[in-house]
Amino acid sequence: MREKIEALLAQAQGLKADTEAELEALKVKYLGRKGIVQELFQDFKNVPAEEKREMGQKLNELKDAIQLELNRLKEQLEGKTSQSCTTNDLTLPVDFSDLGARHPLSIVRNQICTIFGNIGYTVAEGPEIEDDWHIFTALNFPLEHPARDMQDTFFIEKDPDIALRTHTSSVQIRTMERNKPPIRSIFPGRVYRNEAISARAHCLFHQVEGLYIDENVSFADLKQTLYYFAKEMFSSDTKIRLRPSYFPFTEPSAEMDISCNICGGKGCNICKGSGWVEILGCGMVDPNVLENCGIDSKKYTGFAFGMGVERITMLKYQVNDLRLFFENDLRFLKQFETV
Ligand code: 2U9
Repeated sequence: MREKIEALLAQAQGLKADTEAELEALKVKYLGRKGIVQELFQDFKNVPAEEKREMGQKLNELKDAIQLELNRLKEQLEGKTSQSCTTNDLTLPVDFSDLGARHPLSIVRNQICTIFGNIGYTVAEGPEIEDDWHIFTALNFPLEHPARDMQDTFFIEKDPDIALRTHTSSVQIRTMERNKPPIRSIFPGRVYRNEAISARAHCLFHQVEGLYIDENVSFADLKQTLYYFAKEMFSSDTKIRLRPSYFPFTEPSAEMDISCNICGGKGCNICKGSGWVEILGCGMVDPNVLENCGIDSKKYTGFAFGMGVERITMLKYQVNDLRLFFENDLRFLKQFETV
C-alpha cells in the first residue's frame, strides 16, 4: 500500500484538466465513491496492525493532496473562462455616439482668451495657493481690509501668511515683478472665497483679469478695449456704461454695465427693469501697486479689469443658478457645444 500511495501522490502533482468535464472526470476517478482513494480506504482493513497508524496518516495526506490539486485546477479553469468573457472584440468599430461636451465655463473662458488674444494679449497663469504679499499687500490692501479676514478668505492652517487666492490679481503681481513694460496679458483661473453656497455665490469660482501697462496708457484706452470686448462677447449692438467705484488696487476705478442682452435695453427680469447688467470691474492701476512691483509709476501707466466667468456665462446662456456649473449633471452640461 505504501508504494501505491507514493505513486499516487506523485501522479497528483501533474494532474491536468482543460475543461469542466475533464475536471469532473478526475474528481470521480480519484475521490468518487468507487474511486482510487476510496478503494485504498477499503484495503485499509488488510493493513497489519503495527502499520495502521502510519498508513492511515498517509492515506489522509493523499486524499488532501488530490483535493488541493483539484481545487487548483478548478480555479485555473474559472480564471480562463472569466478572462475569455471580458476579452473585447478589437475588430468592432468604435462607438462615437456618447461624446462629452465642453463645460460652459471652459467655453466662455476660451472665448474671452480668444477675444483678447486677437488684440495682442498673452495668457498667463499662476499658483492658487499664494502668500499675503501677492494676494493683498502688493495690491494696496490696507491691513484692516475685510478681505484679509478669516471670514472672507481661506487661510492655510497654522500659517496666516498663506491662503487660497481670492482673485487672479496675484498672477498680475508676479508678471509685473518678472517683466518690464509693455505688459499686455490676461489671467484666467480659479479663485476661492469663504462664501456660503447659493444660487448666486460659491466658495470657488473662475475669473479672467486683464492688465495693460505701457507709456501713456489712458482711461480712454481702457474704455475702448472693454467696449470692443463687450461687442465681441455678446453682440455688435451691445452698449456699455461705466459707473465710478472703488478698489484698493485701481484709481480711478469703475464698474462696467452692458445693455441687457436679453431685452436689448428695454427692461426685463434679468436686468430688473433697468436695461443694464453689470459684467466687470476695472480701473487705472494704482501707482503704489506699480511701485510695489518695481515699475516706475512716473514713466508707466496701465489699466486693469476683472470679471467672473460664471457671471458672463450666466448672462450669455441665461443660466439662473450658479450651482449648476459645479454639479456635473450631464443633462445640463450636454446642452452646450460638443467636443
Ligand atoms: C493688478 C492691478 C489691478 C483687477 C480688477 C476688478 C476691478 C474687479 C471683480 C469682478 C467680479 C472680481 O470676479 S469678481 O468678483 N474684479 O472688479 N478687478 S480692477 O485689477 C487689478 C489687478 C491686478 C496688479
